Amino acid sequence: MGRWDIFCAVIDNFGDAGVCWRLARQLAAEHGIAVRLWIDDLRPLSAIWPDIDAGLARQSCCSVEICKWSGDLPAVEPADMVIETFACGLPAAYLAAMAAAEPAPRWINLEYLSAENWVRGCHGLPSPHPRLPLSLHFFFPGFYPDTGGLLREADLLASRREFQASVRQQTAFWHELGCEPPNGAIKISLFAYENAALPDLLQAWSVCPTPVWCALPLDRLNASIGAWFGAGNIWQRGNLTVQPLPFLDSERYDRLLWACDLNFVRGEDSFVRALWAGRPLIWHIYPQQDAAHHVKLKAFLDLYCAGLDAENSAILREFWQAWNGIGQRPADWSAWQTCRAMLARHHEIWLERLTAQTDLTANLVKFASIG
Ligand code: TRH
Repeated sequence: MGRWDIFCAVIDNFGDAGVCWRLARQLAAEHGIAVRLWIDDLRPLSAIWPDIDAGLARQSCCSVEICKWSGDLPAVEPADMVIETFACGLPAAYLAAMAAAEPAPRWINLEYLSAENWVRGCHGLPSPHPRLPLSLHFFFPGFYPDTGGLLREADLLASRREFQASVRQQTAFWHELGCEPPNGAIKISLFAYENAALPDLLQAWSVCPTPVWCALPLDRLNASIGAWFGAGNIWQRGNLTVQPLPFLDSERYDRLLWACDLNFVRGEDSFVRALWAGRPLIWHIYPQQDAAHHVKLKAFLDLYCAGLDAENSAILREFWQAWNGIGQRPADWSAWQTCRAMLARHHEIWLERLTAQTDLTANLVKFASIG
């Protein structure tokens, strides 16, 4: 399979690093590929994977060579397969070296995830470089078999099922985190961008007839949640308890998603992990200019609600839209509660179709081998 280079520019948050690191690890672990990850900011990477030292210019971890990408690169030999992620642009000298290589490397731009239909027509299309004898191919992750698919490790679903079937593993996990969700409570994980719908939701949880236990990995919402509760370290009001957690490493975060009854996720990578967790989810999509994300959200909801009856579908759509600041209605927790069990069943059935699709990394490897 030769050598692969992945280029990652961190725009903000954790998602760019999260996607690139997951892909790099899987290429090395499951396909035996020699991978170099060039990344311009190692801090989000070391938050996700604490064995990685954010201060090192070069290091090896999980059989991946991680290199700090700063400015133009020193003279390096280009790999056989070059993955530019999220149109981050390649260093000019590296591009020139690619053009001089014989044969020229395969060059792919790994795009953002979208459920929009046009993605299916654009996946795999070439784009010749305007000056150099190189061709870039667009590689779109997606939810259809004619797209690039989704990142999913080979053992992910089996590990998740084993964990969800084992009270022992779940109890050990909560102990590891130093917490103990009360029996009978709805367990919720919360990861989102700042969100105007949050205070009303916290209020609804506090008066929910069933206790709500909300796990909150340390991030942007801590300040607003702390303000909602007022002074003090214990975040408890009425039937709601919020359990602050540290920002978890990637493997623990997966287990948190598997252990909860409902997961609030955001961006791209946590969203995909929550899908694979097999539990209902609520997605805070990454906000874009000109409300482009509204179209993306609708495309996913259309796909996700297929097969769901009209009444439950309306409740789900309204909740997701309200959580994303779309429309006038507040996120209606009591309506959500009424269809929780139905949505959990729907999610499991819906996921079967996705599970049957080839994962993104295997699709990339196949793509690379077609000369
Ligand atoms: O952090 P995000 O918002 O990331 C991004 C960026 O905004 C990026 O610019 C944009 O391109 C992309 O979204 C769509 O959300 P995301 O994608 O879910 O990434 C979060 C990562 O952090 C994911 O890999 C899961 C991981 N994570 C942990 O490892 N531990 C944790 O405790 C939590 C809460 C998340």
